[in-house]
Amino acid sequence: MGCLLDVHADEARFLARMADDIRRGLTARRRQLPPKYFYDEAGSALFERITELPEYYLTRAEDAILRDIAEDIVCRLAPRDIVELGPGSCRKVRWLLDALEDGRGVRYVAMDVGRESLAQAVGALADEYPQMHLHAVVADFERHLGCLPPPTGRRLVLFLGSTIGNFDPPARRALLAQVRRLLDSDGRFLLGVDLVKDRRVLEAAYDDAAGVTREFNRNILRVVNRAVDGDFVPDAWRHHSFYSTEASRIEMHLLAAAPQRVHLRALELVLDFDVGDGIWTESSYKFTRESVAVMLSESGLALEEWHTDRGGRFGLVVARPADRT
Ligand code: SAH
Ligand code: AVI
Repeated sequence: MGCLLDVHADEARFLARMADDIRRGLTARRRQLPPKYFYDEAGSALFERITELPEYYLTRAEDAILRDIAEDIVCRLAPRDIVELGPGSCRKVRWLLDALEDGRGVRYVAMDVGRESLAQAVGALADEYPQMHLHAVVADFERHLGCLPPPTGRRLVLFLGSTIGNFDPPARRALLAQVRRLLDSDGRFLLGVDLVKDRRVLEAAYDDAAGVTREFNRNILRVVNRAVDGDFVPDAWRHHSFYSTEASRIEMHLLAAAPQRVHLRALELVLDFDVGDGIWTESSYKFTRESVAVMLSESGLALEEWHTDRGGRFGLVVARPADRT
């Protein structure tokens, strides 16, 4: 049926917003960068390598759950309009697409900021599922969910990989409330969440022996350099990640390994860092069934089904609109 490519955030606007975010983040008292900027072409490729690391169990665990429940979910929900937020390589949705008895006329809409990787991923799906309507939308799902085309039938929204964990509570409440607005009473939401567990397992997943996560973390500095004509030296930054039990989250930081002065010429900004000064690049919240139920209910959604992998490491939730049956 072919493949449509929509670009909702044109390159110039996207870059202008990124420059604003970089200025705000790096001049704040606690310096930070939004994790959505990890995913340029190199960052997306590094993330794919992370998913294959022995320490990073998340992808394998969620994949195992999807493999087990895809047929049942597809059979019961009979989705005609599948929308995925932040699909990355679009690998996981294949479990659902393969379970469709007849994909003819079913639409799959994938929204991601990773321009290059999205076009490539949806292009590959077009070869494998020629009978489906495929629609790639290059956009920021925090800003552009309202631009999605209206549903073509029963809608299933996917948000996998525990990407919800990369948002602080106020941001995720706002995002989930927008997801709620995408759903009619028969629509459903499939959400992947990483679960609270032994801190050693969590900390290893975000500080692997091969150093791929370190490179993923440092890559955000290359993205900044390109966006605002900066001269960060990525190798002069240490990868630092740890689990905060109090906040139920992994925090990922970059720490200056030596004193340094950084110029961001397009922002006319000069930043000085002492040894050990940090930039907070990512939070990755971990959940329990209870905390997921609360999070959903705060945004007008209700937990309908709860699935975990055999090791109880990862959760996959089916949620429905709360105020309708
Ligand atoms: N869902 C996949 C990929 C997870 S990586 C999996 O489970 O393996 C996170 C993905 O979300 C990346 O592809 C990234 O580009 C995308 N992403 C992160 N923040 C985003 C945002 N604000 N808007 C759109 N896409 C975003
Ligand atoms: C995409 N996101 C859910 C990943 C995570 O686990 O928070 C990104 C990542 N960061 C470090 N490793 C993987």
